[in-house]
Amino acid sequence: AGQQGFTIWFTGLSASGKSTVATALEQHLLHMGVAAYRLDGDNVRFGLNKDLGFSEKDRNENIRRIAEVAKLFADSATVALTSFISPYRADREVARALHAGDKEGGIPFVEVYVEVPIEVAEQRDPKGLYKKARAGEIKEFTGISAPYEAPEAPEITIRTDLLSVEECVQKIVDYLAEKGLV
Ligand code: GGZ
Repeated sequence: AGQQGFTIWFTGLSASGKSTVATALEQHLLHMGVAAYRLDGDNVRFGLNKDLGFSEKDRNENIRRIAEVAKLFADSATVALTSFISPYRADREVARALHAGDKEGGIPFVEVYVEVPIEVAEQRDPKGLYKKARAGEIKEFTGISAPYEAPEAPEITIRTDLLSVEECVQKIVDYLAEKGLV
């Protein structure tokens, strides 16, 4: 049997390091010969989901569509790495439930909580968005004026302020190997 498709679902604040770790992990998997594809704001929010903004309803729909797309990648034996804030616990549970299906043996779903204190994310502020949110120029900004509901039982938690990118990738790869996924 060849590679089984599955989903690695990153969640965390803006500037937590989701995309950095997902990009490095994607490279690592590709070098191992595992087909992997990253879904993030750049290739989803400007295309498939360009009709959606950042209200709670729109974020719900953003995550629902992304979960459906990730499932399609799994069908094609590709590992989907999704890199979205996905701030609502209920939305992440919807994504997980879609993968589980209604029978035994659904598509594996690995939730990775990219954890950093908000102070660290705000200090990083690579795009100046926290500054704009503090100034009221961006409404409903996650962590400032919109909620982030931290995962209660993620498969993996990584602290990007305490570990290097390589160490974060290794922690995820070790988990995948232990579960027989790669
Ligand atoms: C949070 C926002 C917002 C608001 C624009 N709140 O750091 P970034 O820029 O590159 O990543 C953030 C991205 C969040 O989109 P997601 O699709 O991941 O969000 S969600 O899962 O909640 O649907 C940020 C930018 O878009 N951005 N406005 N109000 N982040």
